[in-house]
Amino acid sequence: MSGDSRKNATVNTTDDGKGGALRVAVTGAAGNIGYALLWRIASGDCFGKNQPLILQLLEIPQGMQRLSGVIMELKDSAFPLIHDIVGTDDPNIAFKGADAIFLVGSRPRTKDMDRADLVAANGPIFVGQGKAIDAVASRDVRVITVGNPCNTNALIANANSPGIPSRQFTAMTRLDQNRAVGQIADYLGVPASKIDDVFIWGNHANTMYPDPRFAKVDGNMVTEVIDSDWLTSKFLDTVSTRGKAIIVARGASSAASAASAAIDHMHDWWQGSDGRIVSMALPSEGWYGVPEGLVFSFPCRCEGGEIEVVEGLPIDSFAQSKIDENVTELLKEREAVKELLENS
Ligand code: NAX
Repeated sequence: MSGDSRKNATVNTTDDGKGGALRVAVTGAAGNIGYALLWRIASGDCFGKNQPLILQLLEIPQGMQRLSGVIMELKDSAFPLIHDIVGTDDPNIAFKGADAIFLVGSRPRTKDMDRADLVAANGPIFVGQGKAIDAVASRDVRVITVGNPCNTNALIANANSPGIPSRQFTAMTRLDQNRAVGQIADYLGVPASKIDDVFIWGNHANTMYPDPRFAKVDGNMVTEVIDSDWLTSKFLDTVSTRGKAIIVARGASSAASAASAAIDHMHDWWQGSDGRIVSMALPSEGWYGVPEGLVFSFPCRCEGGEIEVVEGLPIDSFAQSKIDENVTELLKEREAVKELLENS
């Protein structure tokens, strides 16, 4: 919105700093994912059933009318946990004092766009939003980036928020993990709750590696009960191209499942993953040979609001080749946005 001379519009800024409430910011709040996400947050699925919340919702000026309708519906839902709702097109208002931020707003990829076009179209959004987070959010804020290309957008936001520790910036690969869980559960004819420890390496893109080598069904190794041909071909292809399959079938990109995955990601970060391995993309500290700073999905466990990368897992030659492929792709994306990283 920089360069926009009109005054920022703000809907219902009635917040009076009510004690005990968490401030949760959501960008792209009037979009498809926002519409599914806000109701899950408001009902307590993410931060707990007793945790009061103040929702701080960001849209672009053209989205403000739709946002006012979303806010009306949220109020009409009479959620007991919601203490206030702020709707604005100014990131400095949306992120003010924010404890948790869902960066969803950006342009979804259309048929005519390749990945480079998407990086170019959406990267600049995350410069402005990173700076605003740095200026006004809580120093303890936890940020999940959903808007694509989410790994590189998280990298840009992180680089533009030098006052916030890098570990507090993540990108979402939980949808890919949930898709992998769903495929294995379907194949075995068991509920998804029986499947543990399948996770994603790398980029939220077709190159990602859904790693089934440590996955368990009811405590038994999945690799002992599923044919390895299926795991290295059909499973991998289905998970990595699922987003496109949804668009073909539904005529629109994944929205409810993406919102659900964002809830899972932030829930586990906030409340712990209960010892389970979960997928989160975060700035590498050199884990598994991934260059420092690249926002890369690793196997993680969460406890006490912190993310720990699970280190020391054995990497076979296939896994290594997939990790290398993802590193190459993310380095290329980083190179394409290098001017946007220079503001830190
Ligand atoms: P929509 O187009 O329905 O909604 C996006 C909303 O963001 C719109 O209301 C738009 O006005 C708003 N917006 C655009 N620029 C903004 C800005 N600078 N500040 C605030 N708001 C802004 O898209 P939706 O289906 O909700 O998808 C949102 C993003 O999620 C897209 O980038 C999409 O590619 C990405 N996805 C990421 C996934 C993941 O696993 N990481 C999966 C689902 C989804 O594809």
